[in-house]
Amino acid sequence: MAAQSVPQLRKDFLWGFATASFQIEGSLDTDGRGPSIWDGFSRTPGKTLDGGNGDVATDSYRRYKEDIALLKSYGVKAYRFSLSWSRIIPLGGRNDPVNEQGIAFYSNFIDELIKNGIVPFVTLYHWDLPQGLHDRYGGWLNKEEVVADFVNYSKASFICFERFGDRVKHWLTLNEPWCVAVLGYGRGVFAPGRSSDRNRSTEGDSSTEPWIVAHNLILSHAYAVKLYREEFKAKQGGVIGITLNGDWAIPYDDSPENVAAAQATLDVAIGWYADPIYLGFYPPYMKQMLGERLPEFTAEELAVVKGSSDFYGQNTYTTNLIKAGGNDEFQGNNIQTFTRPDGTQLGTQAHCAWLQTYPEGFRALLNYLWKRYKMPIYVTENGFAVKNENSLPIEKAQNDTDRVEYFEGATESLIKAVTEDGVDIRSYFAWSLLDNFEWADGYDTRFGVTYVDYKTQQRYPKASAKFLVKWFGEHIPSDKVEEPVPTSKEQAVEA
Ligand code: GBH
Repeated sequence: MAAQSVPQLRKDFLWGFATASFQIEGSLDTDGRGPSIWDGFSRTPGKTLDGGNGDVATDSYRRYKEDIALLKSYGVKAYRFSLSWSRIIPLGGRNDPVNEQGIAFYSNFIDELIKNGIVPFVTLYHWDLPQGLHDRYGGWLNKEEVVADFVNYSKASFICFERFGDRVKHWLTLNEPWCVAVLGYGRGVFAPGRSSDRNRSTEGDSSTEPWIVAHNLILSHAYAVKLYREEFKAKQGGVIGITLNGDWAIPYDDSPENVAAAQATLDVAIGWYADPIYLGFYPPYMKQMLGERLPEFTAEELAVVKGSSDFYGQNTYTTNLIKAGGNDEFQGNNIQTFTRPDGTQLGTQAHCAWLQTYPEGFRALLNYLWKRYKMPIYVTENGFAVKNENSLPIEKAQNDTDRVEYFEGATESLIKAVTEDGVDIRSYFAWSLLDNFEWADGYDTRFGVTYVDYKTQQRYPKASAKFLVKWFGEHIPSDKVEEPVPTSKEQAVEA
């Protein structure tokens, strides 16, 4: 029988799992950490579905060695995690003191990863703005202050991780700026919870603030990258970029207005950030939709923004069918649905309303990004929350069939995008290593490939973890030097 070769990813492909500081660390008052906007927000009654907050989370600040041992047991190449700004600079600002204990924590953490052969993939900002900056000047709303403070915080991070021997080669400035702007300052469902909806918030203006915040996020990212490139890149030899959220959009049917609506949805979900950063301008559709409310870049700013990412970073989870209509600007004044015209559903429903399985959409999105932005792609998050998993006994939850099917589809789309479509993809991080604090959902929604029993903090690998470990083991050429008499990988897999 002819040996059928298993299609392969790049030899240096980075696969692993992702997390974020506030979702896992806990120990919020430990070792000099200052509060973040999520501390108080998550403790405020009514802000999270189950009343959960970040006080303990998965206790990973204390259990970090255990987490890294788990990663090691999974055989990952890389781990994507975020730094807590207020651990490094408790009050957040450029004239505020740096906290050596916070730096020591992340320094030890990075050492432990490297000791275990795991590449650190570091996000500087995953939504936990220092409360000090929100109180002092309105946080992301204040361009003059926040851009300078984010650049200073980035610089502090580049310096400390250089000081300890040049260990971080992969940087992400911001995670999902769309979520920061829209969910934090538009819908008001995430910290700091500002919104025009006075049932939700006494302050905020959803018609202006998200566009301002987004503009300031883009500038903060761009100036941090400029700094890295000018002062650190030559010495450290790393790459730096941003990661966006965005899901594939399919026209509901082939009517011209729905075809146009699907593109407009992508323009607002992704192009809002990606177009200025990779192409040098806001999408024309956004200008048309927002008029004067869309801030403008000065020529000097634009020169810094355009080209400010060494790669294309993407978090993606699902696909939506798009119909023209409605007045939700955050969706480009379009309607999103999972229900096809014939009444069937696009895929398997997750625990969260916004998520269904649809792997073909992942492949289509990767192709779209590759053609439009022409940059190597790092997939930095992709994952699934099994419906009602939280109400199952542990052994049942570990048998997470719907999540396994989700990852089967995703990995098939990934390998086809690489080997059949020629898309240059450099990483895949599944969300998430652990069940953890799922923001406004609290602990009711579980995204982990590892079950966390929150009563004991015991970790239990789920079937999905085993699936991914096996799949990537088979699809990344091994580092080992070729042996003189090759033991055929093909045969091993076929047997
Ligand atoms: C990621 O966001 C986050 O980076 C991560 O921290 C999080 O735990 C993970 O996903 C799982 O949720 O109906 O208008 O409220 C995912 C991207 C974009 C998904 C916004 C939910 C809801 C839009 N998210 N979307 S809305």
